[in-house]
This record gives sequence, C-alpha cells and structure tokens, in this order.
Amino acid sequence: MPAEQLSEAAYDRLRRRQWLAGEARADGVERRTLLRMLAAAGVIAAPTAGALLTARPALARTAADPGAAAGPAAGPAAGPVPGIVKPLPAEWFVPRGTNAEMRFDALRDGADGAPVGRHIPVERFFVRNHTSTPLIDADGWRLKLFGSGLRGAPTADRPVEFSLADLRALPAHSISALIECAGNGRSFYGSQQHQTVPGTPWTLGGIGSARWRGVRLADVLRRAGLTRDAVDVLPSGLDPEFTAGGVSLGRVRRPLPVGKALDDVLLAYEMNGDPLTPDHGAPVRLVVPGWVGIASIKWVGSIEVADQPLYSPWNTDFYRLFGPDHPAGGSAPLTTQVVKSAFELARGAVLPAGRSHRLHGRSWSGAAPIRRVEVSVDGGRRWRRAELRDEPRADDWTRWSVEWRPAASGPYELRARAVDRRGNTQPEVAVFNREGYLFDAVVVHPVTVA
Ligand SMILES: Nc1nc2c(c(=O)[nH]1)N[C@H]1C(S)=C(S)[C@@H](COP(=O)(O)O)O[C@H]1N2
Ligand SMILES: [Mo]
Repeated sequence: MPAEQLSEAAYDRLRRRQWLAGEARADGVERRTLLRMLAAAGVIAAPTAGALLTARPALARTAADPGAAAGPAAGPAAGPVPGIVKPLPAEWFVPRGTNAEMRFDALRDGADGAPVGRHIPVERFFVRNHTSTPLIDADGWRLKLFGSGLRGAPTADRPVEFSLADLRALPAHSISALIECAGNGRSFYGSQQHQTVPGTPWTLGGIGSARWRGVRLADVLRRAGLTRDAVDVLPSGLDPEFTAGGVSLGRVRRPLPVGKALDDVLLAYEMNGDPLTPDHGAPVRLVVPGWVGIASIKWVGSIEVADQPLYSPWNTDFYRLFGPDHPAGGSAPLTTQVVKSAFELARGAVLPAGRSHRLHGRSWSGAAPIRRVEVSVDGGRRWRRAELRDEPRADDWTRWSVEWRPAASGPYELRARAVDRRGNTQPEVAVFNREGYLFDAVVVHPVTVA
C-alpha cells in the first residue's frame, strides 16, 4: 500500500476515534471543521464520523457503529475501512476513505492459481459507500413505492409494499453488468493533467463486473400501478444519511428517468449466484447497466414514482460536469460510462529482463461493446493491436493480452487504449470537470525492466 494511503487511513481512523470519544470538540475542532479537513485531505466524499450521529433507519444497524452489538458487524471496526463489513486484505484492496478500491494486479492471482475470470468474486469487488454499510433484517424489509406516478397516488405513509418473498415470487432475470464509480480514474486528473479535483482519488479499480439476479424494475413498477404520466423514479437507500459540510443531505438517492427504469434496470437480490452481501446492498439493490455507479442504489428501501421531474443532490450538485468546457450551470446529470482500459499489473511493477512477458488487461465502455484495443510500450509512439480474449459485449468488459519482450533494462511507460463500436475512443487528455468524473484518457502505466 502506498505510504500516502496508509497515513490517510490512519489519520481518518484517529480522527474518528477522537470524534466518537468526544475529544474532537475538546480539541477545539468543530464537526464542520473536521469534515472540511477530511475533505481537504481527499479522504472523502463521506464523513462517516458525522453519519454516525445522524438518525439511522429503523431496520438497520451499521457496520461502523461500535454500539451495534453482536452479529456479523462485530469485526469490521478493526479493518482498514470501518464502515465496510467484509475483510479487505491488502493484496486485494486499497482503502480510500469510506471506500475500498479493487487492485487490478490482484486479478492475475485468483483462486487455485488461475487468474480471476470475467466476473469479480464478491469478496474482491470494490466498495463505494457514502457513509457505512447498514445491516438490514431481510425478513422485516419492505420495498415501499409511492408517488403521483402510481395509480391512486399512494403517499409515503401508505405505500405499495413488496417483501423479499414477494419479489422472489416474480419472474427472475439474470444479467451481467459492470458497476463503475463515476469518479473511477479521478486521481489521473492530478497525476497526469496537473488538475486539482476533490473526492476519492481512485486509480482504475473503482469498478467490478458481476452476474446479477433479481426482478425487473419494470415488473415491480407495473405491479405497483405505474401510470402513463410517470416521468421519474427515485430509489432511496437505507444507509445512514449523508452529511457534507455539517449539513445532512438525507438518504443517498438519485432519480432515474422512467424510460431507463423500464428498459433494463434490475432490482437485484443475488450477486454471482449468492444472496447479496451487506456491503453490496443486501437485501436488494438497483443495477442500472452502463450508467455511472451512483444510479445503482444499494439497500433500496423506497422508490418514489412521480408525474414530474424529481431532484436530489445526486442529480443536481453531484454527478454532473461543471467547468469551462461544459455548459454554464453544468451538464445534464451523468448517465452512460466512458471508455477505459487497465493493465492487470501493479503500477511500478518490476519485470525480469531478458525474457518475454504477456501483458494482460481489460477495456470497457458503458455505451457499446469494445471494438479494438491497442498497447504501446514506448511512451505512446508506436501502438500494437492487443489480442481480445473475450467476445466483446455491451454489458461487460473485454479481457485482452499482448506479448512483450523488452529490448533493454530500464523504465518503461505502458499505455492501453480502446475504441468501442460506437467510435468512442480514449483521448490523450480528458476534458476537465470540477469534480473529476469520467476520466477517459489513456493512463500512463510505469514499469521497470530489471
Ligand atoms: N444507498 C447507497 N447506494 C449506493 C451508494 C451509497 O453510498 N449508498 N454508492 C453508490 C456509488 S457512488 C457506487 S459507485 C456504487 C458502488 O457499488 P458497490 O459498493 O457495490 O461496488 O453504489 C452506489 N449505490
Ligand atoms: Mo460512485
């Protein structure tokens, strides 16, 4: 783990301990100031310490809550990211504030010595939490639908309800889908383009692919009495309210146009053949194929269906593009993900000299199947076609590899770039936006041959 990450995590843990012990205020540090400090350190988006002080959903305890007695939550406070339940071994993850980034180099090293396949095992899948993982009692859980876009306009206090058993009784569908954070690759705005952006400094591991099983959101909406006037649906999570700058922004929630909701969105209760685990949204989450990860609301508790556009901070202040090259007042809310490529190799890896190496990687696009991948080992002067190891498909990434025999020892810059079937490419430079979303430029991957 890079020293910078370690100290950041340690700092975060220390501040959280002090906060919980009531010492932060005694230090003269107000909660507001703490949040600003954490934000400035690039630790968050998510002030877990603050979130602990806000109201929690009735059915949920949270993994970060030391008062949340026994049960599966007992261990995680000791881990590198207190709000996450599952173990986060350093070989598989880089802790990033309240989140855990998947290490691409670990994909060469799967179970039984074989590399990890197209889908990422649940225990290796990245986690992006605004606050902390809630532990929800699946038997007491109900999905509550309400709003002006449903027949009879049920209100939030008298919603249409579905239990988990109700959902499991509906026709089941399975899909492959990538979940990718809109901020994946964000750190390269800084390291490659010298542009300062706030938020989680992901390299390329804010992504995972899985097989999801559940019911179509369309089926549930129709059964709940969807009307032809419905415009937007607003799924809302049961995790603690998200607090920024000392102000609660409420539950994590982001509206989705009814067109997408009826198209290919799943209410998933299984991931890779097993019931969802707490960190990935148990008992039920949305999976919104091709779109930025924030659309795929975890721990969904309610869905408002409205006959007029809906708004939340997640489609107004966040997850839109602001900056000189974007419309005044910001772009439309982000939807489809961009093209990216990653080597399954550590940054700064040392490769033995005097022999040939097979370089492996993956490329993906939210818009279309990958058409072509090229690799350069000489700083971007010459490019070679990589061999595609998967039949490219719209719903998943494409694995590839290329043989390389370095001519001499020394430092090298590897690059990979992909084109999708709609012609979306990876430019030399990503267009800047204030929050550092959608980094699609070619990433420089340094290695040493020795
Ligand atoms: N309720 C809720 N849903 C959420 C989030 C969250 O913090 N709370 N994070 C979102 C973001 S920003 C991403 S990228 C994905 C991450 O999903 P994962 O943790 O299963 O990888 O979940 C999304 N759904
Ligand atoms: Mo995200």
